[in-house]
Amino acid sequence: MNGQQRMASGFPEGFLWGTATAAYQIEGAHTEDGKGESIWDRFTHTPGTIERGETGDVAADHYHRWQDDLDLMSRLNLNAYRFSVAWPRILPDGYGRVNEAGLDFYSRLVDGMLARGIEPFLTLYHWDLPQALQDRGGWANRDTAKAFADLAATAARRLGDRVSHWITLNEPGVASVLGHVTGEHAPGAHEPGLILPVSHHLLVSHGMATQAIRAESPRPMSVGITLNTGVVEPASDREDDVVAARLFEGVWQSMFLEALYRKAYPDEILTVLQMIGGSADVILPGDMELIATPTDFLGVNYYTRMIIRAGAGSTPLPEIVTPGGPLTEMGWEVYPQGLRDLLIRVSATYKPGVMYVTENGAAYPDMLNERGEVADPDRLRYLERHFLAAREAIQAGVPLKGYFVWSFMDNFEWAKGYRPRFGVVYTDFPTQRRIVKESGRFLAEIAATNGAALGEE
Ligand code: GCO
Repeated sequence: MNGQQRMASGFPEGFLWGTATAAYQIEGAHTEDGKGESIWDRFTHTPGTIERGETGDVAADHYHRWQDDLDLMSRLNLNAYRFSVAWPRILPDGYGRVNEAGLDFYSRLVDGMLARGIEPFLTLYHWDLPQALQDRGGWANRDTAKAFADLAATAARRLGDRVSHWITLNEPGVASVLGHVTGEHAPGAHEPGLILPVSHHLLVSHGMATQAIRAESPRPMSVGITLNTGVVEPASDREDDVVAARLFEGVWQSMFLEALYRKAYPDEILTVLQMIGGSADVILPGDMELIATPTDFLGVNYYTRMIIRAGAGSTPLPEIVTPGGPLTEMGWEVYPQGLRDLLIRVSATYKPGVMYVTENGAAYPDMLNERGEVADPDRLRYLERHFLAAREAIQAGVPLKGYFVWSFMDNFEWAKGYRPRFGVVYTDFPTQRRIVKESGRFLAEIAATNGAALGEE
C-alpha cells in the first residue's frame, strides 16, 4: 500500500485493527495447572443461572489452542489483540501466593503475539473475580481493590517488559449492575444497595492498579480503562422519561466517566444510589484523587442505542424500550451513527487523549453451510457501517488509534451461553474447529488496507 492510499483510507498510519476476547469466555481449562475458582465458575455451576445449563469449563478451548488461534489472527492481517487474564489463574486465592504456571501461560501467549507482529492489549479484569475474594464480600469489600493492585503489580512485573498496553477493568458498570442488581451475571446478587459500594471499589481498584502498573513496569506503559458506553435516549420528552434516561445513563455510564475525569460523582446519581440503600461512607478521603489518576487512553465498548422510559409504579424505575429498527440476535438495535456521536461527545467532554474502540460487534444466528462456509452478511454490514462511523469520528478530530471487533471467535456469551455467536471466526464447539466467516475475511481486507477497502456510506 502506498502513502496516498494510507491517507485516503481516512485512518491514521499505525492504526490498530484487532479483535477482543475475555478469558472466561474462551479459555476453558477451568481447573488446570493450579487455577483457582472464579465467581463465574461458581455461578455457571449453580443450576438455573445460564441458558441450557452451559458453563465455560471448556469454552473455545483456547488454553490449549492458543497457537493456532494466534496463527489465524495473523492470517487475518490483524496487528493487535485485546485479551484478558484470568485473575484466579495467576493468584488462585485472589492475592498473595502466585501460581507460576498461570503466569507462564500468559507469558507464552504474549510472546506468541509479538512473534506474529500482534500488539497485546492486556485487560486485567474481565469479570472473573477469584471466588476466594467473593467469599469475603467481593467488590463490596474494599480489600478486593487492594487485592486487584496485587494482581496488577504481579502481572506488570512479569509481563511489563513486553506488554505496552494495559486495560485495568472491563465495563465496571456492567459488573456492578448485572452482577449485583439484576443478578444476571456472577455473583448473582439482587441488592440495589450494592451499586454504590461495588462501583466505587471497582473505580478505586482501577486507580490503585494504574499506579501499581506504573510502579512495577520496567519501562513506561500505556494504561487505560474500558467502559460500556452505549447511546442512551429518553423514549419521549416527558419529564419522567427524561429523568429515567438520565438516571439510567448515569448509573450505567457517566458516573464512571465523571469520577475518572472530573473527580466527582454526579450529585443526582449519588443521591439516588443512597436512596436505594447505598452508603456514601465507602468514599474515603483521597479516593476521588486516586480514581482520577491520569491514564493514557480510554477504551469504549459500543454496541447499540438504548431507549429508556420511566416504568410504572410509585417509584418508577427506568425501563429499556425495545426499539423498532433492525435488531441483532441480542435484541440490540443496529445504530452505527451512535458510535460516531459517542466518540465525538466523549472525546470533547472528557478529553481522554487517546481512544480505542475496545469492543464492537454483533450476534447473528450463523450456520455452517454444506460447503463448510459461514455466510454472515448482516455482521459484515454491521461492521462496515460501524467502521465508517469511526472514520467519520476521526475526520471530526477524535484521537482514535485502534478498533477491536468483538469477538475473534464465537464463545461463551455469559448468561446466554453459547447461543449468541459474536465471532468473525465460527467456532464449531463439538470439534473446536475454527472457520473464518465472511465477516472475518472482510475484516482481514480492512486491516490489510488500513480501511482503504471501505466504501462510502
Ligand atoms: C462486554 C463484554 C463481552 C460481551 C460482549 C457481547 O464487555 O459486555 O466485554 O464480554 O461478550 O459485550 O455481549
